[in-house]
Amino acid sequence: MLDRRYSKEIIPSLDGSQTILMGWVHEIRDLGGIIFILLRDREGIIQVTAPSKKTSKELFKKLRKLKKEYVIEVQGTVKKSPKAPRGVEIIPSNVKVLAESQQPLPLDPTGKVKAELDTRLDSRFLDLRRPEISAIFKIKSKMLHFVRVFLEKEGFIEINTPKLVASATEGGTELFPITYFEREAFLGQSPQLYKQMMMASGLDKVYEIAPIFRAEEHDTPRHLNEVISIDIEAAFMNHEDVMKILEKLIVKVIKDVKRHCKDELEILGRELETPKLPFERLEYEEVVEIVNSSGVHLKHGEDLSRAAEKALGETMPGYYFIKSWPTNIKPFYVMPKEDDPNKSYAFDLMYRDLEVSSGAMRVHEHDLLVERIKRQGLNPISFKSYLSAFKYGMPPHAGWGLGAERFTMALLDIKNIRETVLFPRDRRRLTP
Ligand code: AMO
Repeated sequence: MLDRRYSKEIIPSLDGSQTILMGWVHEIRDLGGIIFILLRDREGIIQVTAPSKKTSKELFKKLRKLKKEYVIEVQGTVKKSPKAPRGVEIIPSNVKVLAESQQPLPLDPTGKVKAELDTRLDSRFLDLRRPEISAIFKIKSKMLHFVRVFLEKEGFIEINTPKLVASATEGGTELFPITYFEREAFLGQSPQLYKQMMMASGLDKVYEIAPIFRAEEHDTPRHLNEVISIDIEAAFMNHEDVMKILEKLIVKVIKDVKRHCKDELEILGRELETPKLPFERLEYEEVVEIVNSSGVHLKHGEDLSRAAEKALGETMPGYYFIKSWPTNIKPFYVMPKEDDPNKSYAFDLMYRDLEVSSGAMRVHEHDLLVERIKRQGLNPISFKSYLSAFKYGMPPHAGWGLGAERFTMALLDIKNIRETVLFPRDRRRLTP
């Protein structure tokens, strides 16, 4: 039994050897005396060349019947061929049809016939047959892998927390209610409360990579209703300690992706630059000044509007932090500054005009936390089990959440977040 090879593994030095390939018929050219088939698999495209003189009649007839996107198994001989793409081709000795494909296709997997994003997402499995689309997901997969490797090396322990939850974390309006037997429950907006409770467990440094759900009404190129959040929480650390971990992680992952995803980056035409450490740290007050001096109005104490983000993005290249946010526009768990409680130890990590992460040093003192919950118009009773973790020895702690899709957008300079999710969930889209 011959080994199955990917197209990429077929190199001119294998000239003369027998091999098996499996994949899709990307294109067929029948020139009468010779048939060319472009066979596409996960790793690329290879030319299968069948000259009538060197091909049995039966096989030649079979090849004639192939249609675009049929799934085939090709057995044949590798031939060095300077004229073929990549300098190598396969002379087939046997071809099996493993699956037929209906014609016409709802989407052209070669990408020659352009399609709108909505049409592409409706037939996402066909869209993914295009190398420039699958490259995004190969890189996203590697990115998440390198994030894990980095965090493990830094001593973080992976945790899994419930996504069916009883209360809000990031403010009450962005929740998806669900029916949980005879009660109402919600889809988790963030592992925030659980990762903080882990700080009272002694696990010390934890991380989770999991979906979060936000019932945000926005229909923007930067928001989805379900995304993957990379969350960390670390005890005995302050905001600056976890900011250092975050910037180190970004730089390390960029270096790793650059090294291990060369082909995919080339397909996407993306040249990754490794940012310099440390990232610039802007105080919220400086941001207000920069935005206002660019002609966009931003009132002190307000969150950044889209116009403000854009104005900031034009001034600030690459990655930078915004810190010392006003306390009352950040969630209740964010620690106010001791000397000026209107300011907090919250920070955001930006990439140009895009927020990729936010985090903070947290309130770890029980009574202050109750007060902060009330101040935000929430009821401490709904947070009973969370609050109890703060009564019996809760160390000071800090953490952040990094949006996997926003980070992928920044990595690959992608303008629409939907491009970074296999099956995006937005205001209109629930299938496929
Ligand atoms: P926040 O709500 O800022 O903070 O979310 C953290 C990061 O998750 C990503 N993100 C989103 N991406 C796309 N669409 C959305 N609707 C969306 N919502 C969030 C962003 C964002 O920066 N508990 C805190 C984190 C912490 O303090 O540890 C939190 O969830 O990249």
